[in-house]
Amino acid sequence: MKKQIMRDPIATARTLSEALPYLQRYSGAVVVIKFGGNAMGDDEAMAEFARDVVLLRQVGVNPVVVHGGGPMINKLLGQLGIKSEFVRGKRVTDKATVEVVEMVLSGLVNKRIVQAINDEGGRAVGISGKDDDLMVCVADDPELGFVGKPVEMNVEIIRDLYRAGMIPVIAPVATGMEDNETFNVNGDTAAGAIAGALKADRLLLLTDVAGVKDAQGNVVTQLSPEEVREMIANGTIAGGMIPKTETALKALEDGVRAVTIIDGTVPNACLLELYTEHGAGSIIRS
Ligand code: X2W
Repeated sequence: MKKQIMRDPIATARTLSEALPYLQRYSGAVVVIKFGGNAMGDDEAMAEFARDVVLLRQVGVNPVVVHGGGPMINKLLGQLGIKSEFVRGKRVTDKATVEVVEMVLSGLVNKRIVQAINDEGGRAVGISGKDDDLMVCVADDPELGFVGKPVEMNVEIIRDLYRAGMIPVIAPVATGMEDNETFNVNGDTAAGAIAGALKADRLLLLTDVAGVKDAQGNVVTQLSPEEVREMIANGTIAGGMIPKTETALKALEDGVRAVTIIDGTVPNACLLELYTEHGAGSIIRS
């Protein structure tokens, strides 16, 4: 029944018409999309994500994709027999691990997304935090090895790319301040730093959970930074949601207008969030 309604040409035209105020609102906006490894599905889901990104570009948005790829890194590390562990949501990264991280993120994952976007008619260009010194890092914590904390952002390359009609696709791998070190940066951290430096209109964090949940397990659709801080302090926000919400708070402080945490495995998640009254996930803003 639902499918029939969706295919009804009158309903389709109506949907487009209802999107007009949103299309106007986001025309010219910079929207940073963090595409987490857990949100990446099979080839069809990847194509669907790519189609949404190309559609955003088509209607005048400047989408900037920052991706993760944790599960893909785990897979190759496993095949190579390299053990890996996480401390406070970040991968302990020695020299051998950082090489695998760079191969997987800048190579396999980055190019898979670039190819998917280009297949849908977009002009994606894949780079990492190393290109044009986009993201320069220092060690985040000695216990974590080559895990980077961004300290200097040079986002001009991103502006150059979107002004030229291209869609930047960025792997969270970065250069160090000295000695040509390579750093592994948490994907959320990288997306937040990039969105902050661009003073983006929106940061969308695509993951595989529906959003921030309250003590009863219901998704909270709207949150202020104060409410988020309170929920972290009283333990309602826990586990993997802590780095995500902390990234959101930092991005807002840096001048991003709003941050949304959404389930990227839901079809057309980005469009649902930006172009419908329904919205999706949890939006955090002052
Ligand atoms: C992450 C980078 C990839 C990532 C890692 O090594 O897994 C750190 O933990 P998701 O798919 O977004 O989790 N880096 C320091 O963030 O991937």
